Amino acid sequence: MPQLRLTYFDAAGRAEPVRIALSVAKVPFEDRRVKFPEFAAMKQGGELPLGSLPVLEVDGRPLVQTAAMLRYAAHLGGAGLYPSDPRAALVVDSVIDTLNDTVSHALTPSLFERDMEKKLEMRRALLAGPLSAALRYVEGLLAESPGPFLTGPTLTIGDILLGVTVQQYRSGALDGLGPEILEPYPRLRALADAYAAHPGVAAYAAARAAA
Ligand SMILES: N[C@@H](CCC(=O)N[C@@H](CS)C(=O)NCC(=O)O)C(=O)O
Repeated sequence: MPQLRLTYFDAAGRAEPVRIALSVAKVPFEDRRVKFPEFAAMKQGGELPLGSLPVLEVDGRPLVQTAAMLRYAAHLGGAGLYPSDPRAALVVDSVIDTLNDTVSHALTPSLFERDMEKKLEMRRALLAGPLSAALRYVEGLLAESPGPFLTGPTLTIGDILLGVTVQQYRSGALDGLGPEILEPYPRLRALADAYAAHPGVAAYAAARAAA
């Protein structure tokens, strides 16, 4: 097994699905959490290939892009987190890319907005446009799955990303994007419940709560 070190801020953010995928897949890794000054020094020192986090060092070689890390975690582990069936893999990848576009990239500007009214306006526009389209798309895919997950009874990296995303809305951590936005999506809510109850995910949550 390669030596893995995942570096990110001490927050869920983009690294959390990767941490959970590695944990569920029972792949040992160092969960390195840095504060902003340390990140700035790493960036300044040219340690970050694209100047951003997360970075996954594989036997010392820094690599970037969370979607690639998720697939890598799935390939390393034996937990079936990435489907071998090409069409099922397409569904999983499609959801991952959709969430990266809408939930991560489109949300980012509002995270840095300090004026609360402007922040809420940005999030209303996000919800009315790309976010609702993305959630409707996922709900439609779930309607075609035997459930409770995207491709059936087996948890995949796409479900982990969805589970983390839903937990973020349910936690109320994002002003203007609370649990009420999930109301029209019963299948997505059921997926998130099944995700939270998954033994590997529950074990990760318990270990974090005890840390
Ligand atoms: N496409 C990259 C995006 C990475 C990214 O934007 N990271 C943010 C944190 S979530 C970052 O490091 N921002 C600080 C900066 O770019 O200076 C991925 O999926 O990993």
